[in-house]
Amino acid sequence: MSQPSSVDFNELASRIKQWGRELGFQAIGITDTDLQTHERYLQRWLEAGHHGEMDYMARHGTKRTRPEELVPGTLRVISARLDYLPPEVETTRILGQPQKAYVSRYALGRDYHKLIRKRLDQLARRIEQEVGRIGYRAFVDSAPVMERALAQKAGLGWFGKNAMLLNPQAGSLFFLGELYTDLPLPVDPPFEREHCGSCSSCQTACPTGAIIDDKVIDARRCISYLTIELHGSIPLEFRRAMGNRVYGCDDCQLFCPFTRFTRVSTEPDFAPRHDLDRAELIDLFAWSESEFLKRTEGSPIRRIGYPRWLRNLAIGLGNAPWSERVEHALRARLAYPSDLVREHVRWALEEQQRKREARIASG
Ligand code: B12
Ligand code: SF4
Ligand code: SF4
Repeated sequence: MSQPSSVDFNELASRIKQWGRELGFQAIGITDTDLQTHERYLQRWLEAGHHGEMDYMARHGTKRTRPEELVPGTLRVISARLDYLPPEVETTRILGQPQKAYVSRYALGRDYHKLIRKRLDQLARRIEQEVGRIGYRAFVDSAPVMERALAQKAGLGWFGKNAMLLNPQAGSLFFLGELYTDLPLPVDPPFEREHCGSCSSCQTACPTGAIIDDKVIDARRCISYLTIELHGSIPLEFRRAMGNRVYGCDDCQLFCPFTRFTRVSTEPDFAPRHDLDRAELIDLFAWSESEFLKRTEGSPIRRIGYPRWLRNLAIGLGNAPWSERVEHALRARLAYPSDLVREHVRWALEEQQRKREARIASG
């Protein structure tokens, strides 16, 4: 689209940042579409097979790393940050209570995709009120877009050793979203300084050794992938290490020193529903399929479906301290009509029985 020649793009860029903040984003940056270095990093990652079953990561050829191939005419990317940690939500304390379920803190409330896309569309419409029709598309998460690389280039933060985009004043518990646009806006300086220094807490904290190098995650080892993306059986080697993490994993962020700078979010959409921030594993495992569907309506958790929800919870229960109640709850699912669920339930029962015998043996 053509804009009136009288537009002052410097002025427009500052106003876009102001409107972004008014819409609830914590930061907005602008960058160009050159992702050459990241194209190489991505290629290396795919060739090594680190994406596992996530075929969509390889499916789009160079569209992911060349924004103008995905949306012809794109000149600039407006990158936006939205913090998500709800107030008064416990994190590491829940990880330390093995009878409770740990659900990633981004997934406690309503799905963020719709919320962020809506805000980005509002931002685009606000720009159009000022300059007339523009070419744009809004993205969040699921599209073939290099969100962290674009955010780093747009000045929003640096790549931590855990591959997260971090900001020294806000940690990393935030989402990213983008507007691809044909507006010739001035670009922001990239975030050059890496603040990790000699720290390697994330690598030490990762329960499954998924951070195989600085900034490189082997998704096949990552609990987030195992609990959300993987469709089949969770490899035995990771089950004990998963502990009570039943949907996603936050460890490489929770043990990062910058997480203390997290700014809590008061977005009502992100507030925990159904006590998901503190629920007992056994109570979630007792949900029927219709309860699961009802209680996860509008939540990102729904995406994995009921059998995988039970699969993940069975692992958590296998890792819980022995109790009659847990054994009983697991036995009740032994005939569940899914091989996947039954296999994980059998594994969990063996773990429980092993702990019971160890208890008896130790008097
Ligand atoms: C695929 C994916 C996953 C996969 C794979 C993870 C991964 N690291 O790629 C799985 C399912 C495991 C996953 C997990 C999580 N994800 Co995810 N995921 C994505 C997705 C869809 C694509 C990421 C991607 O491009 N991966 C490809 C690899 C190659 O990229 P990368 O890991 O970012 O690696 C970059 C660096 O390694 C860098 N690099 C490599 N070497 C070097 C060297 C130098 C010098 C430099 C500067 C850079 C550099 O270049 C690479 C390419 O840019 C994005 C959304 C999107 N469309 O971008 C969300 C996204 C990255 N995920 C997000 C989140 C929140 C998570 C989880 C925290 C969720 C959870 N709590 O369970 C975990 C965190 C795991 C982790 N430590 O990365 C957020 C991250 C926000 C942030 N602050 O960074 C995103 C941006 C979604 C969003 N819109 O908010 N995710
Ligand atoms: S999300 Fe969990 S499993 Fe994945 S890299 Fe981070 S700490 Fe490791
Ligand atoms: S834990 Fe340490 S090394 Fe890892 S991302 Fe945070 S600061 Fe960087």
